[in-house]
Amino acid sequence: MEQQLKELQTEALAKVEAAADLKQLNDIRVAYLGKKGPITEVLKGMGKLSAEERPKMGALANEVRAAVSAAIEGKQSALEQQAIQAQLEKETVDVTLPGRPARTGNAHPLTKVVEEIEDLFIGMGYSIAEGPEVEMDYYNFEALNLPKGHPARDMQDSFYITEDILLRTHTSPVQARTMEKHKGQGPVKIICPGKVYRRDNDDATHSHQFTQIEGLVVDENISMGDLKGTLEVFAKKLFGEDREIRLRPSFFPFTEPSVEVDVSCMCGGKGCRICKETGWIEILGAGMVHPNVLEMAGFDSKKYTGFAFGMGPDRIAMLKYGIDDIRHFYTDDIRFLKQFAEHE
Ligand code: 2U9
Repeated sequence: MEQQLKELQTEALAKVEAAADLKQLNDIRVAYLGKKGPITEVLKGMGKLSAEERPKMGALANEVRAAVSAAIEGKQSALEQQAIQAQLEKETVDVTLPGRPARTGNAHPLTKVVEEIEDLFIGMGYSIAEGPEVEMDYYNFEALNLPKGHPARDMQDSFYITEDILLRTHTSPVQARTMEKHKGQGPVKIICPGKVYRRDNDDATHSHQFTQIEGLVVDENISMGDLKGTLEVFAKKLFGEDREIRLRPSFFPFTEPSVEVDVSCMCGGKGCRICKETGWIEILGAGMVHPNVLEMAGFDSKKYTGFAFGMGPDRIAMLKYGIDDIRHFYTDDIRFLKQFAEHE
């Protein structure tokens, strides 16, 4: 039996030494040290031994177990160490390789145009005012001289949440709210950029969602000359110093008198596809704030006058970048948007 146990030890130690990986080592552990292993089998024959021999064999069996177990543990840490070393060698980083360029996003073309226009007006002393896109009928229509049943409401059909709450059809309610906050005290000098909504059938030049920037100045002695001078400075800064503007009479319920504003075309007046051979491109609507609008917001229309204007950044961005379909702004095709990245 002693011989058998010693042979088992030699055999087990040789196998441990030869184990190539942790799985093989674990198989050896189960085979030699498990309950059904050969050491246990040998010890089953202990009944045949004399009382003198039995404890000696018991002690020897424990020694064999301990030796095999220690060898397995030693081999296990050696194999683990080897695995770490191999991984470290495999994962060496070549710090001299060039890095992968970080992917960066870019501003939406409408954001770029809106921010450029905001900067121009901030430079002229305007503040930026914002308001809710879900708006009350009062601020969207009533306060702007568009009472219920007014025919001009038909041009601005909206998405109604209730009879008195709707998605705003223009940013003008922001001006109405700002004037109300001033409690009849001038000056007010703001521009209001934002998203607006109208019930419309979408096509290349119409979208049920679009952007607006409207401006409002209310103070004593504000005249149509101030309006014209402001819009001339704005148009030259945005389109180029060589451009001219012209005003044509128009109608808006919230301004009186009202005008449409054209900027001379980049073709220099010769006529081209963009200006439809007229030499002029319509970019703005404007006018002197209607006395009813001033009074409804709490301003004394005998003391105060004001001008207001409105423009569509969608149309300006289309002119500026040569975009032929307004829907590109809202369908978020990454190939379209990426063209407005400043750096490639
Ligand atoms: C208040 C008083 C007056 C805002 C104005 C326009 C003329 C105008 C359109 C142009 C193209 C908007 O983008 S567009 O569809 N706007 O023509 N807007 S005057 O007048 C106001 C607004 C608020 C309290």
